[in-house]
Amino acid sequence: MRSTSRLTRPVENRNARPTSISQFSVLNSQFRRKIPSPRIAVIIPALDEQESIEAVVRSIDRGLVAQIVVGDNGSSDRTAELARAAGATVVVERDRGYGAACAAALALIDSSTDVVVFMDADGSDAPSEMAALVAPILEERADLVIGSRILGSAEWGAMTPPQRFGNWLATRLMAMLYHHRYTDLGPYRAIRRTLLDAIEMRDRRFGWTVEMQLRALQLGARVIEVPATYRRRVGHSKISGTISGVAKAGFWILFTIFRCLRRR
Ligand SMILES: Nc1nc2c(ncn2[C@@H]2O[C@H](COP(=O)(O)OP(=O)(O)O)[C@@H](O)[C@H]2O)c(=O)[nH]1
Ligand SMILES: [Mg+2]
Repeated sequence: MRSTSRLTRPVENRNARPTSISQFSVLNSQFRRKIPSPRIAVIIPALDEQESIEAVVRSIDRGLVAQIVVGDNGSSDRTAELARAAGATVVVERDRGYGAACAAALALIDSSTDVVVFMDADGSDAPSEMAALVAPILEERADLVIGSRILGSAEWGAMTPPQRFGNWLATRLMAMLYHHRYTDLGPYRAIRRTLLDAIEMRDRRFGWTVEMQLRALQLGARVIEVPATYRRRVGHSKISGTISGVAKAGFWILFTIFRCLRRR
């Protein structure tokens, strides 16, 4: 049986093939920089989430988090206005796509940010678990931490059958091609800023989460998963709850798994 402790141990760099020794060591020395008083920024991609966004932003512990940026993808409802009222910075990105919204928000984070947390706008991710998500980075045990809904738990109905199957298939394929078994592509995650910069994210659609996970492996970063609770969302699903959403997300995830092979 798979043990949690095995999965939460840092990964060896078995599959990392840095282009040169110097790239590898420079990156690693950056990743392992100690963080005396960490500055944490949260990025929330959102599309028409007026029913949840305000509560999500307000539930974030401002003692822990210095900045909250919502990447609004041209919502036609009051998402942007409510996010601002709750204390978030809002950037409107007209180019539709989860990755496009994350990238636009990323461009706005303060240059002194040490750790970036990504979370969804629909109330699925538990704000109380954010400290556990960033802890392995602050404790110098990891550079990327994925909140795994498989190691943790999903409320009844929070994950649709296509979502579970897609996760299983994608993580299997990633294990075959990249020799590391993730259990999940969970959107709730924390990443060291220097690693995120080194990754040079390109995806603008639903390959965003996969690209981050695979590029982290390729760069020899320490990745771990921690258990996450996945709650039933507020409002309507844009991705896993619709046939076109599932098809598009599935396509971009598979496309990204193969596209990343070329970036080794
Ligand atoms: N910016 C942006 N956010 C999106 C888009 N589609 C979904 N989202 C957001 O991404 C998160 C996940 O989407 P959701 O509909 O909950 O997908 P599901 O959890 O797979 O059902 C939510 O915060 C959405 O508001 C999009 O095209 N652009
Ligand atoms: Mg959701």
